[in-house]
Amino acid sequence: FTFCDMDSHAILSKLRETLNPLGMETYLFKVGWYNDTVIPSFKLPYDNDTLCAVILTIPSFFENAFLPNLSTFFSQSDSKDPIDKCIAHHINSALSNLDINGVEVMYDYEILPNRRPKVLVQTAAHVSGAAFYYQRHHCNSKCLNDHWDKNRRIYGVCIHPKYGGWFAIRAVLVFKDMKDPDLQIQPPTDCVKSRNDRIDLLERFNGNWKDWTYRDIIPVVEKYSELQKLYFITAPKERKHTL
Ligand code: B12
Repeated sequence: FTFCDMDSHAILSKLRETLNPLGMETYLFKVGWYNDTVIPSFKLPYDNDTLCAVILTIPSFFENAFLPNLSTFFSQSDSKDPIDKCIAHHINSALSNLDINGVEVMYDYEILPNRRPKVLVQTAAHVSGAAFYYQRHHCNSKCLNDHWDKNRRIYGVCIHPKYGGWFAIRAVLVFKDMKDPDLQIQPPTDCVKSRNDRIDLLERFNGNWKDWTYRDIIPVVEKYSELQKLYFITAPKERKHTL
């Protein structure tokens, strides 16, 4: 038993206090909400009431967290991606402010030896209420069945109510010693309501993701700056020359 005088509300406020100004958003969920949706091989090995958080980066992350410290994140001493280093740095420092032990941090790019992703961050974003995860089955209705050929693989995409597709889902934190039976589920905002718009969204995300128009499926309050777009469309090796 680990003594901890923080409740989930205090954890959320502390994380938001540190991360929001950097362009990083935090939402809470419980292991059970995630595990209830995924197949057994993706389930997280913790009790249902275990507290988790999902961390997003929104458009201002690039200007607020990344650009001011470029020299740190572009150091030659390792081959890690500078954006990934920046995110890990800020998550770790936010956690060190919390003074809680036993936090597992899982990043979106982490792959297990069986080649499966460690955590499905889109499902986490949906169950935490951060961003609705539109999947193929959301395009069915009572009388209109599956829109696509049954052999075609259609990947799903999360849409944020304020930033549309202009964000990324970067990490899931598991607070192994924190249980909160009282945490209430917050449904995500369903911002792409019609069947046609959902089909359009998934067509764009699957067929034309390189044109990035899927990100504008709804009106947004802020998008990536021209510099940020240029940075991300450039091949990783060349990116430092864009800055
Ligand atoms: C592997 C991967 C790819 C692969 C395969 C894609 C795939 N979805 O399988 C490839 C290389 C093709 C790819 C491409 C892209 N990707 Co990608 N990719 C991933 C990664 C690492 C894992 C996805 C995965 O393997 N899922 C496994 C499958 C089985 O999961 P699933 O289909 O969601 O199924 C689960 C759910 O359906 C759930 N479930 C069942 N019922 C229900 C019901 C509800 C209500 C809910 C919520 C869940 C749920 O259970 C299932 C599992 O049992 C994720 C990051 C991550 N760690 O999650 C990024 C991620 C999905 N990719 C992303 C992006 C942006 C892209 C690209 C645009 C390229 C880019 N990075 O810019 C392209 C676009 C896709 C395309 N047209 O090719 C983003 C999507 C962001 C968003 N807004 O949703 C992610 C989340 C990365 C991130 N950091 O933000 N990607």
